[in-house]
Amino acid sequence: MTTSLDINKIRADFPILAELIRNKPLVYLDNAASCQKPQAVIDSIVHVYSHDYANVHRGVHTLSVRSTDKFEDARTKVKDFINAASDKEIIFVRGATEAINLVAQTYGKANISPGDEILITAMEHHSNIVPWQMLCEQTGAILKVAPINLKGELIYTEFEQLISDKTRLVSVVHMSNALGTINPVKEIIAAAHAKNIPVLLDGAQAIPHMAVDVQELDCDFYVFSGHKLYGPSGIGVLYGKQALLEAMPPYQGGGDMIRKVTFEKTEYNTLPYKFEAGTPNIADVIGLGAAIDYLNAIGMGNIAVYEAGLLDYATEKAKQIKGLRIIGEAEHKGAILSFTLDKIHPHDIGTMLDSLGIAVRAGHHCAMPVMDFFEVPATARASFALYNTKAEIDVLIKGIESLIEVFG
Ligand code: C6P
Repeated sequence: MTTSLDINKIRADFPILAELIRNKPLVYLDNAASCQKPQAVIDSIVHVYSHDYANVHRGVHTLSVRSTDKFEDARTKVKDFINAASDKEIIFVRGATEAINLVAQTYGKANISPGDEILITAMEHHSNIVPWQMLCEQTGAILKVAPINLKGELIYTEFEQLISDKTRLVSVVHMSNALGTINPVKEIIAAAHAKNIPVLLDGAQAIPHMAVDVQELDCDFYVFSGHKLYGPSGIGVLYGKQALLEAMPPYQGGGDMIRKVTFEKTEYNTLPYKFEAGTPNIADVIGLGAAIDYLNAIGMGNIAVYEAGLLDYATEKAKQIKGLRIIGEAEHKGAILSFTLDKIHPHDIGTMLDSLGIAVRAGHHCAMPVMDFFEVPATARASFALYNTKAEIDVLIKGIESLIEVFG
């Protein structure tokens, strides 16, 4: 597949891609962990601190007004990017992890009782396992896990059977970080909604790779992190349907989330501020807005097509390497290639590739149950972004072949 992406121009937008690593041109294939930032994002952060910075929602002075306007503009950009119905549905948090913890500790505590069930899948990141385990410990609820097959796909029929009269929440990854699997989220949501069960989608990996429309999906919550979307780290988004967010108790108490405080009683602020206690991450919210502008100019549809071409190319080449096992071969898959090599530990793969200037992640990818399922201690993972090229994949493949020669 081809697209109209001007890849040389795009690469020039990312200053770090010009770095030499161990005297070799950087081949950055660790985008699922965190991707690199275009100059426009870097500039927006420098600009806000240089010209517009003050605390938000608090001052009448010019800088506070400027800073507040830019901060709230970024909220609208996020709202439009995922097609939420209102700015009130966009809550700024630290990242996907905090967003899931927020839902567990507010929606979860208010709605989940002993014996109730929370349904997840066997391919979740720890961020979509541990907060629910903590909630189960606190409430006496039970965590149910829908199984996956050897291709790394959800076994949908078993998932459906696990939706019971006791299920109070379904929380599922949109695209798996360890396998690349893209889940049939529309079907999952329809099946859960047929029993009036809300659905949270962990969009940490999906959001940089495809257009996401939360109204079309009809998910109840959608979470993601800015740093995987070409934006800054330390900022992320919880989307929630307004009616659900209105009914939820606040997460943390403090400044900005209140309307009136006396020692007897506190009245909470309206959405979205009810969930945003304390001074927020002002500059990084604005940086996230700049990342969204950048991506909109390229088009998420174009990015999806381009990256599908990269994944097909990499998969084809990887399959020709003897002793290479791809972990995660789902029919519907995003731009992630997890693999192991016979007789070479993934950590050695990571270290050896680094000596060639190639950055991949080696480890359990915060998805230990996935590693257990495939009976591997870890995998090496090459994850692609809009600025990667087939020439870089060739470098990766040559690198893998050369380390097989040395170690194999
Ligand atoms: N996965 C990876 O290398 P935070 O850390 O809050 O920004 O994102 C957590 C998270 C949640 N869900 C999924 C599917 C994820 O992939 C991640 C982060 C990184 O795969 C770091 S472990």
